Amino acid sequence: MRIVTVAGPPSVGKTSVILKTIAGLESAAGHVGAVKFDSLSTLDDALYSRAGVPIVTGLAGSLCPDHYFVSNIDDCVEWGHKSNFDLLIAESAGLCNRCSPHIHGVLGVCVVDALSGVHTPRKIGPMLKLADIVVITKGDIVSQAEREVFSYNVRAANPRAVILSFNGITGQGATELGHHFISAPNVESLAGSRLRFSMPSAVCPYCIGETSIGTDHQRGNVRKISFGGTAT
Ligand SMILES: Nc1nc2c(ncn2[C@@H]2O[C@H](COP(=O)(O)OP(=O)(O)OP(=O)(O)O)[C@@H](O)[C@H]2O)c(=O)[nH]1
Ligand SMILES: [Zn+2]
Ligand SMILES: [Zn+2]
Repeated sequence: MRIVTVAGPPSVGKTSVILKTIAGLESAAGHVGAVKFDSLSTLDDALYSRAGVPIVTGLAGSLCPDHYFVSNIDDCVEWGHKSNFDLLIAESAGLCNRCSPHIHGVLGVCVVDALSGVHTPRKIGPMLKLADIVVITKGDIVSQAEREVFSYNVRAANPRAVILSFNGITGQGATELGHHFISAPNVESLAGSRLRFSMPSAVCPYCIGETSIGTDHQRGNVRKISFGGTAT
């Protein structure tokens, strides 16, 4: 199963980008499932369901969303395998700018919108700096000059990334991103995989620098997603 982590600030267009990209891939995407991580609430499940994509939602609630993500992502991969997905997308919003959900060996995408101001790329930490692909949305509603400066600042923050302009409404950019999605590495399990960046200091093993994924590494303040009856 191929896995892609898609992260970015709230409302930048992550779901639009994902759904347009999947639609553009048609049968080449195979059986696709998604997990949405958010802090307090999300309406994304309705968007994914309407597009025929099985979706599980995880809300961090009172927990740090970054810790919640890393404590659950391997369970999501297991759910994906049980559901026979060919491609699993993990969309996360509400993570702090200090952190990053990207994992070594898993395609990591950061979505930012050109509307957010030209200095935003340098304010977003490893979520952008350590991504393999940075997708820039909403270029349709800023000037050519702003688009260019924004893109320049993304390049300065992450010189290694593929940078893609994407219109989340028309789907322009979907073909190229789709190519990256279906070329993403196949991942059997995340147990033993490592985050690209450590979580902040607090009270669970991840707070004190643990980067290994898997139940063996999870103690203390850990809460798990309920997958209900969504497996297909
Ligand atoms: N003009 C314009 N609007 C866009 C573009 N991409 C997305 N939008 C709009 O931005 C709004 C938010 O899009 P979503 O795809 O829900 O954003 P998101 O990042 O998934 O949001 P959360 O998951 O709630 O954080 C919607 O109204 C989209 O139609 C774009 O490229 N241009
Ligand atoms: Zn979304
Ligand atoms: Zn954080």
